[in-house]
Amino acid sequence: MYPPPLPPPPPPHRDFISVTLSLGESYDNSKGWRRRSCWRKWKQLSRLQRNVVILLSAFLFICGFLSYMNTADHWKALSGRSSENQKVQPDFSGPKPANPPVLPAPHTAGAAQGFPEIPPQKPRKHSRRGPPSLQIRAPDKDVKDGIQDLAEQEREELSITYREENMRRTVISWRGAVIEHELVTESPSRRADVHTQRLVPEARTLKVSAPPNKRQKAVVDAFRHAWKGYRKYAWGHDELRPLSKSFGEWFGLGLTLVDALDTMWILGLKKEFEEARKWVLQKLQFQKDVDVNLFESTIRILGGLLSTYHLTGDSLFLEKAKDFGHRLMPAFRTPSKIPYSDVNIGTGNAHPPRWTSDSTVAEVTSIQLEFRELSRLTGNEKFQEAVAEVTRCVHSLSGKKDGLVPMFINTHSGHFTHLGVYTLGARADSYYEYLLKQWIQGGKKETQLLEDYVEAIEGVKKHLLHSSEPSKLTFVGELAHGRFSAKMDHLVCFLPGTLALGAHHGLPAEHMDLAKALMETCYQMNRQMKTGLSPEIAHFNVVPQEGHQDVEVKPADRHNLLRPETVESLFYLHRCTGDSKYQDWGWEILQSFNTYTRVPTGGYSSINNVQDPQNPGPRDKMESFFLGETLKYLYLLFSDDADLLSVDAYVFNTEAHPLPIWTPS
Ligand code: DMJ
Repeated sequence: MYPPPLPPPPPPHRDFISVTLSLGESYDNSKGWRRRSCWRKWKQLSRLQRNVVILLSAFLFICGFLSYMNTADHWKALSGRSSENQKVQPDFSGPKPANPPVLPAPHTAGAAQGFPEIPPQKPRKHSRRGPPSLQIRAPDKDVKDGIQDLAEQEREELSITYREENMRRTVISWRGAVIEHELVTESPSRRADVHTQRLVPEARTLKVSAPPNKRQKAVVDAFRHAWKGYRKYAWGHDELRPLSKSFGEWFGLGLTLVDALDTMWILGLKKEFEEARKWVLQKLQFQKDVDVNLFESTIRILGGLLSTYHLTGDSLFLEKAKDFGHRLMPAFRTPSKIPYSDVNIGTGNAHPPRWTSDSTVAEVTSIQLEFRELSRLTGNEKFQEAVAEVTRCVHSLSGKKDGLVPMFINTHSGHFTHLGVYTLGARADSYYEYLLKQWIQGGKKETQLLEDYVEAIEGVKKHLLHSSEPSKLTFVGELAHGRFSAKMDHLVCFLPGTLALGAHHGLPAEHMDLAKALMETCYQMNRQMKTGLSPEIAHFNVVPQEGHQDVEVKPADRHNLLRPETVESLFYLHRCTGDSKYQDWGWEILQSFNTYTRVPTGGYSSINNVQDPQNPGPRDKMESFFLGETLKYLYLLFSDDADLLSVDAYVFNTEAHPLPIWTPS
């Protein structure tokens, strides 16, 4: 085919002309016009045309210049960042300066600043009460119907998610080098502190300023050893059973693998990470007829996927997190909106445990960081709204004692049950942790959360603090119907770290004093045992007795599950004070883990008796949190670089998965 005939040359003079015409639309194809010299062309233009061309050129030049300046700034910023990354010397020269003091706003009856207005407590429908046996029942019909409806809605949303996923392509490099990512299109200025604006991480550079030191290498070695066992005998299963060289299943979702993803990334275990990623891509399916515990699966799986997404920028993890998050939502379809403990991620059937219609307070109040972040990343408010409703409800309940909460809450009535028992240990612990951490996550605006946290710490001081004999260790006991018990779960050892974090973010210095005192106690809970490892529960002597030490252990409580809380707090204490004694204490604990819990053929095992170094009694189980939390915190503790996952930029969920602070300080 021949090209269409060319248009005739333009008339020599035109008194009016549109910008588009003058810039070529009419003339571009004219051979005669092209042959003429530029000067002649210019001369042939009318004055008006020339002025238009001059003005346009000036305009384009200014635009071009401005855009160049922006790009230059951007590159300057980037190169600044990367030169920071290349620093070889550790830049930890003492504790990071704490943030300015934060005084809780005076309590007002109405809404607190930045926190959704708390509606007056609605009279709740009286739920069926009675002896526990009568409470074993299926959800009410209306709840069941709700679940069916929701399941359909969820299915629809999930299919959209999958369609979106198929359209995405991602090229991810290792630990923060250049990343091409379809989602990385929004400029930093579009990062918003509104909870639900859809946004993505702007840069996945993990600030690694120095190669791992000797102690960090020992952690890497421990991780590799644990992973060797998991990979060989439990690959893709929930937990390794290192002695029997087999595995245990809880949800059947590769729990250890998912929980350990971000640890591998942080420790620089590239080969292991990529093999695990492949498993997530090819094998991790949530369309399964399986009941999961809402809390445990949120903190380990949802939290693990979200933090790995943030560290890597790999949309695979976000898509998996979205899918999983949708499948957890039926748990919130209860008369009170307090979620059930369990939900079937395949059928959408949610239910309380068999023996009660109660949920655990810590469980329903320690999923907020993850659900809020999921809303922020997806732009779908339903996750955040569901957990905010729980926070509002718990905030407004009676039955607290100076900010301390009971351990159970009923999913039908929405009220606390089993009143009068207060602990910072199992079933209540992370309620307190998440009050502070949500406040930090949200940019310190939700003052109601802060007030509840500060009030609770006052409650701890008033009712639960005591000191032991002979060494006068400060410990947190329990209160049951007015009776104090000098018993402290190892789980409570999260508290020194949380207190230190709060003080770092501007809470009163007394919080730091208490953090230091409790840290010493938690260290002694390890040190005073013959294996150097803490028992599950410690009992403190409060009366001086000849030949007795401060910490004693009852036969039923002398096991150790490889839990993280002591080393978690050591990490915060070191980060916030810069005192290297905390690193030394952590080093002792790592060596005890290696001496008494390391299984030669691969993996680590929880043990039965921390007081029997000859026969600690391996229990044949490696909990997923050993890789997700314990080893991660040890690695971060031994780092002298306060910018490696800075506590001013990240908030760690209760399973040690770092999530970004929305407006970092
Ligand atoms: C972890 O799953 C979490 O730290 C949770 O908050 C408490 N229990 C374990 C670790 O001990």
